[in-house]
Amino acid sequence: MDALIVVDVQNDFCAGGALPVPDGDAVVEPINRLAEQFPFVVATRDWHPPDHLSFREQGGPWPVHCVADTGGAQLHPKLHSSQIDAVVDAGREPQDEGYSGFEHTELERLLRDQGVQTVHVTGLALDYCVKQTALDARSAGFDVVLHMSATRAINVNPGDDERSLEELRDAGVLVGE
Ligand code: VGL
Ligand code: ZN
Repeated sequence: MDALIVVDVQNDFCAGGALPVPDGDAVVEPINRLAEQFPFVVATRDWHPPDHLSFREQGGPWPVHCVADTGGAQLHPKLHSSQIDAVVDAGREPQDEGYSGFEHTELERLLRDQGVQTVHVTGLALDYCVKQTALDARSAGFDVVLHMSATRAINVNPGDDERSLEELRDAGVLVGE
């Protein structure tokens, strides 16, 4: 069966958040519509300790974001939470980068237990957690579909979105609308 993975649609990645993805809020409605069509929906959350290695204070590239249990780490309030069957938290250890929802989490086990063969990936951000989650899903042997209408990129460097898509296609990810 097919599962929908909703990557990191959290307040800190949306308008007014600590690390807003340009036009990030635009993924919410397409995701709510997609979620109606899937029997199993998993949301991942970026879920960091206050001293996470990716924060500038620790020498990392990012402002402090998605600190566990803060408002910024909560799922976007307009996501239809009743359609979400499981929530998986990544990047929970100070030294865990955790871009991928599969890194040191129960995500693969959850999907296998449901008999999932194909995962449909959506969410934020295309050039970081969405990309890494989709690549790890391929490595784990799942068929992977990326939904372009339901993802947005940060584009720290112009063209990161296009380069991400190329990498994903090369790995066998089907890039669809
Ligand atoms: C993400 C940057 C830092 C993401 C997470 O969810 O794509 N990006 N942490
Ligand atoms: Zn993060």
